[in-house]
Amino acid sequence: MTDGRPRLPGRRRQLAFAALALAALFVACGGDFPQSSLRPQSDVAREIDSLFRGIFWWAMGVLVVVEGALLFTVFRYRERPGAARPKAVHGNTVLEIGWTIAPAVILIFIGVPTMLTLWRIDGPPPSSDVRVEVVGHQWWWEFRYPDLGITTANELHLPVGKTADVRLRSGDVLHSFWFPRVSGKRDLVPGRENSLWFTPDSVGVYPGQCAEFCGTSHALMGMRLFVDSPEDFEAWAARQASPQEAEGDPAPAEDPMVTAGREIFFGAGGCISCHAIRGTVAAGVIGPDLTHVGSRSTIAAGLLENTPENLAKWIMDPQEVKPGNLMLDMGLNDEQAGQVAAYLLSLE
Ligand code: HEC
Ligand SMILES: [Cu+2]
Repeated sequence: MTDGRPRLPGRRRQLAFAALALAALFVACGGDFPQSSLRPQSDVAREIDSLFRGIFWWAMGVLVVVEGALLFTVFRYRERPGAARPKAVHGNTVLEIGWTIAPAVILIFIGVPTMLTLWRIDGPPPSSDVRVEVVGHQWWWEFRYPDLGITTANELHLPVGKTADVRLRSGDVLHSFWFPRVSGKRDLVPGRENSLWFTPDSVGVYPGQCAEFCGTSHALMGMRLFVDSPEDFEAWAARQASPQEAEGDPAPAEDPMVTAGREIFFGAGGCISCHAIRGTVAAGVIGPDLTHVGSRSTIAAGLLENTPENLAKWIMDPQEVKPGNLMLDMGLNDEQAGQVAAYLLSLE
């Protein structure tokens, strides 16, 4: 190279680079994606998914035709040395009628299935096997089963193959209920009740997420859906519905940690001003119902695994774990937090 211009990479090198870049791009498609609505696991999620796929292929058709025409024109009529100027044309009735009618027809093929699907999934549930009331809070989920006498938080259990009839309310600001693989998405609006329904069709655990910005820790407002076999659901529901023993009434051979933790929870810890434990004097309504908190797999809206260490960490410094959340630091030391954690884990 003597003219000082940078040397362009050879065509081969360009191709190899493009292939590598594409490969890198597609590697990103290989994950597990537990929150992908493209892997539907309920009647409603399947309807939404097939609607999406239909619209996707129409859009692909439009892309190919329009981009094809564009690329053809760009290459076919590009300026070449010595070539004559192409003839300028103005107006073409056939083309213009064509590209007015074609989009209208495509919109009918998209619009009709869209409206039919919307009416179906927005309509009344085909049956109402399990009624659930969801209340969104900054930044956690309250789940109540009015027919089963259950109140819990952040972990929703449903029996497989049964239609869940879900009512959605907000305790404070806008939130949005979304288990991408199962439920469809719907907002929780202050002062108004929304509803949705779905019939989960596969046993498993599905993560969900608040999908409407609701403040500082919105991103930490997760939830989990456990789709259980009928027997597992039955067993879970029976346990959740039972109250705990009254305090001052400890089981005979109780762990001294648990006894100490219970004392702090109902006394100096001040926990009962915000939390309820059914069957006891704890009847607070600011925070999650803790009657069976020991049976949950996670705490703080899916943020931490439910282990003694994590519980103690949360109790000692909830603001560090989830900035801005409404639980106060009650000033417990290491030992006290460990004892309270032991007590909470005993609440299965
Ligand atoms: C001022 C009210 C308030 C007080 C007092 C309070 N909490 Fe909380 N607590 C909350 C709120 C609100 C949440 C939900 C936080 C979130 O996830 O955003 C919570 C969450 C929790 C959780 C997680 C529950 C779950 O299922 O995710 C535990 C465990 C807990 N608190 C234990 C305690 C203990 C133990 C005490 C006493 C030392 C206590 N809390 C005192 C308001 C309070
Ligand atoms: Cu949110």
